[in-house]
Amino acid sequence: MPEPNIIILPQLVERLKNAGHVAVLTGAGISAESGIPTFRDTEKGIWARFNAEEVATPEAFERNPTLVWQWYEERRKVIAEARPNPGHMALAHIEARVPRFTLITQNIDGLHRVAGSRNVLELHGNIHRARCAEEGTTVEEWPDDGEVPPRCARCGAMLRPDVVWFGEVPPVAELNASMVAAREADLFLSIGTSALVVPAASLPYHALQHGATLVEVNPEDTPLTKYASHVLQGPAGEVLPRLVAATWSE
Ligand code: BV8
Repeated sequence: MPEPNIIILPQLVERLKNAGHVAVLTGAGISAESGIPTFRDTEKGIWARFNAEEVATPEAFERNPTLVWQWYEERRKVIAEARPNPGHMALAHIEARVPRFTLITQNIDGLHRVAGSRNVLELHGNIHRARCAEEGTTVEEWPDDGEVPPRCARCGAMLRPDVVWFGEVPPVAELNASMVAAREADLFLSIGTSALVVPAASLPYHALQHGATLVEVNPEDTPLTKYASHVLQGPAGEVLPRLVAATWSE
């Protein structure tokens, strides 16, 4: 990972201080400092043992529901130990100080809400919920009776994680609200995402097309980097608190 190069220009501080609507897209990178492996860091990343594009699919669940459920159980255990890091906290701080704030996350770990963020759009669902594979009803608890995957208490069908798999359409309400936020934001922050998975990755471009200023927070370059007016090259847990301190240095 390249050396951090965190330059917060006065123009960015002004944009943030005077922003009417800040929209943010986060990916696995913002939870990295909470101890949750990203998809891309292959040594310990969750792609290491499985290629998520093979396991996080309806076909994989159809083929081997037990393996898929167990993979999510493994991730739930890691997430249960995780706490929001200063990057998550800084976003809740910004939300409290700007007129309109929309946080669009690809993460399913729920850490933004734990950090106090309120207007959170979970584009890819939430690992703490499960859904009846037949009826589509969602549950926050399920039997731990040895059945893997557990069964729906109402109809007996298998439960599946309430997340969006590859090949599945993200929830329409969250997707529409994300598109509106991207269109209406005057400042769009892309944080901790490789900006590869659509439709989430199309949101920063949508914001640019509608005149937003794009900021990227990532230790590495991504396909988005060349379009960003401000590239804050470093870990979100370090960059975001510095951005907040520079803007609202009370
Ligand atoms: C859809 C939930 C139709 C489950 C996830 C071929 C070409 C183009 C597209 C496709 C194609 N084939 C198929 C597609 C479509 C596909 C897609 O985009 N595939 C990709 C692989 C090309 N998309 C879909 O299938 C989507 N559905 O398209 O439906 C449709 C669309 C619109 C309208 C109608 C119909 C559904 C995709 C959702 C899949 N589910 N997650 C689960 O988690 O198990 S995706 C999952 O992977 C994440 O949610 C996230 O979206 C993605 C991983 O990306 P990141 O979050 O960015 O994480 P990553 O590890 O990649 O990067 C981490 C970044 O953080 C790095 O840049 C790193 O440098 C940085 N970082 C590291 N440390 C830090 C840091 N940054 C800051 N601080 C740090 N400390």
